[in-house]
Amino acid sequence: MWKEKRFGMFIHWGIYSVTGWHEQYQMHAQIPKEEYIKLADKFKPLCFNADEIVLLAKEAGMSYICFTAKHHDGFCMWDTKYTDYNIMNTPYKKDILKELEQACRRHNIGLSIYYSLPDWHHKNAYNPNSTHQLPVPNKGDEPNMQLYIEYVKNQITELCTNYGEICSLFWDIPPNIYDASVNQLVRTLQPHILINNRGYDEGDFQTPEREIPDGYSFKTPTEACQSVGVQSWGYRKNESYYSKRFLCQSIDKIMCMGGNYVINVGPDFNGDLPEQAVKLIKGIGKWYQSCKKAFDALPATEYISKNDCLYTSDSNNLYIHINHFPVSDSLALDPIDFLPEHAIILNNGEQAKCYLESLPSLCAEGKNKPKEYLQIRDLPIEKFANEVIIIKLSFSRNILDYIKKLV
Ligand code: FHN
Repeated sequence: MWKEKRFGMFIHWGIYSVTGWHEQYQMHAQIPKEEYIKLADKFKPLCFNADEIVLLAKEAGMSYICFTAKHHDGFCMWDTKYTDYNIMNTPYKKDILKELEQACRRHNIGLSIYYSLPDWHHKNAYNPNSTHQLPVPNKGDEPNMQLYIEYVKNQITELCTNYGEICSLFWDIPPNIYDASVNQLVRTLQPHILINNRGYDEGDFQTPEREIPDGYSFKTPTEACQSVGVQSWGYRKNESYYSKRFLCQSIDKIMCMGGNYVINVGPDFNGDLPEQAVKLIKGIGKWYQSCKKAFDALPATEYISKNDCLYTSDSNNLYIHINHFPVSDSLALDPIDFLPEHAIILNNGEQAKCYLESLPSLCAEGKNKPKEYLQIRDLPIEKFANEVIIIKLSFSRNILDYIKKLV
């Protein structure tokens, strides 16, 4: 899965969407459990169209969808037999995870599952050694990690048995309890699954969230996650949305480091995606689809960190990612001192204008005759101000080997 599925859609959805405040409304607003569960009686998202959401992801170049089967509130968005606190006991009465899974299969999109270990409903789940817990256990709770892990194992068995092939499992909030038997169970049920590092053992991949780690390339498998919303992962009525440029820069940086990226949207209580979320996914998707070959190439910034750009490379191709806000419409690419065979601006497929020129900025005073190096000019920096410009240079030789010999 890892390299074929670089880019995915995260979907945070649950009864918290009825409030339109945040997916952690119950805890932040300190809503008593007996009050909060009444949201389930109002949950009837008749506008939910699984095919529409899956096709939005597919058209954006995404190859999998990660769905919150259960978030911290403990409400289950699938037909589970281990608690009545689930989607079948709402006015909607249908298994949303099954609807989403079937749409994923119809459109050849992978299905990943998110499962929260904090559970503000289950009486044994309170875990003082972890985070994202209620301030105090609910009245009548009996915190007991072994009993709760049994519940988790039973539910994860349902999720790994009844919904076809699951490409990855996103445990959320490390419990700070080591128990290798949980992921062993998952792997016996789903032999090809990849599991993140937020569960009961180290898992298969790390999960930087909203932040961009330092460095030029990830040394271990990595899936970064971010939401289109600044404040919330679940639906928020008055959400502030990130700019397209910010999200393109974030995706570009992570992928230039060799990481995967999953970007989150939150359907509202009707099952619709907010207009601004759809607009962002479509805009980012158009950019990603035109530039994605640059992300299949390998990280190269550690070999050629010029112009504050990021670089990826495969054999004779060098991809230049103008990830920062461009300071000018040209790029000096010393030490390259010959022209590429082809130069394409991936954002629009047009030719990039390349020249061999001597640059005063590269001449030590009177010490050496000006040497000509590769220069790219007249880049359309205004036209693509709200995305990352990526240029593909194709040479007659392995450009990275050439550069490595020079530095
Ligand atoms: O608390 C959750 C949050 O609501 C959201 O689900 C993110 C997504 O990775 N995980 C936790 C915060 O790290």
